[in-house]
Amino acid sequence: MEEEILRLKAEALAALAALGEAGELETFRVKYLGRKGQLTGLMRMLGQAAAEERPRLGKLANDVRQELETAFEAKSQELAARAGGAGGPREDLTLPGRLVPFGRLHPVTQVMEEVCGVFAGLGFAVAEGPDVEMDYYNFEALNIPPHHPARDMHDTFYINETLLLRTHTSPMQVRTMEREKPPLRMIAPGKVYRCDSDITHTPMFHQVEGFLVDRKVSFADLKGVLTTFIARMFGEGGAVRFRPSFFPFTEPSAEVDIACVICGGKGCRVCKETGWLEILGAGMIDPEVFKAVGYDPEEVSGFAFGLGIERIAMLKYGITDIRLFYENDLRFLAQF
Ligand code: 2NM
Repeated sequence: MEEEILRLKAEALAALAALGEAGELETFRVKYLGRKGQLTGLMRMLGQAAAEERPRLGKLANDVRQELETAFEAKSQELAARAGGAGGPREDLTLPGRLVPFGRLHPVTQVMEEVCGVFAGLGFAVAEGPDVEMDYYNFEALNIPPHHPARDMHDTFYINETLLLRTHTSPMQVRTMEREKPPLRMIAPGKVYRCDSDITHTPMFHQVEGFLVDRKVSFADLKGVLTTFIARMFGEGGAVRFRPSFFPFTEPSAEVDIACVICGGKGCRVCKETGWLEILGAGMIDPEVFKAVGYDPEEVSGFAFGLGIERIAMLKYGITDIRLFYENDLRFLAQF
């Protein structure tokens, strides 16, 4: 009898030590400690033992039960702690932390902020307006009447007869001139829309257009402000040239080139071997625009300009496909 009790104790302790997870505990308890378990079974048989042996065997069996229950409790705690329960070992505070990936500004946003920052430094106010614009502000007031061939250049997304997605941000200059009197210096940054898509065009892109209106503003003022902008944006001392051009809302008009930022003017793939990069359109505001907003073209004059942000970002970083800006591939975006 004594032998059997001691053998059961050894077996139970070995089985307990071998338990790997909390789910196995109950099976162990039922098998060895339960009401119909092996230890209880042995204790019931104590009645058959010799009377003088009974007290000693009874005490032995009770001690074994005590020992097994204590060991069972300890094992339960150990397994619960390993499963993440309270009272177990804490996290290892000496381990290095997990890095949280940092976000960053989109390259278009970065260039937009740079351009606006330079003009703000030159005293220009910043105004934003609606992407859904009236035909009147987008075209008519800017000297582009219905059926004017210049409308074809813009590939407009129309919403209905009177509403469209703005094709440039100049409607904001018109809205500002309607509301306020000169002197005015303002830029309008924002999204614009044209139905066009290839490696240099997306149906949505970003522009900054600006203007300055006062008495006796001349083309020399236009050149002064824009060459200063170019020097601050692309660095001092680079070559700049003004080429005659045409816009319906300015007369005279010019396109502004800088020496290629990639090859320095020698000719390369980015400047298509010309040595020059076109970065701005500009001109003296047409008297017809002033008439539309109720200004007297004999009293006031002004210049205006516009530039495409994606185009500048492409030239700055040597990017050859504009669509990369809008594919949200972090391998591309994380480089800026
Ligand atoms: C350009 C080029 C030339 C322009 C004109 C005006 C306004 F409303 F004042 F007449 N805003 N922007 C302008 C002039 C824009 O972008 C290439």
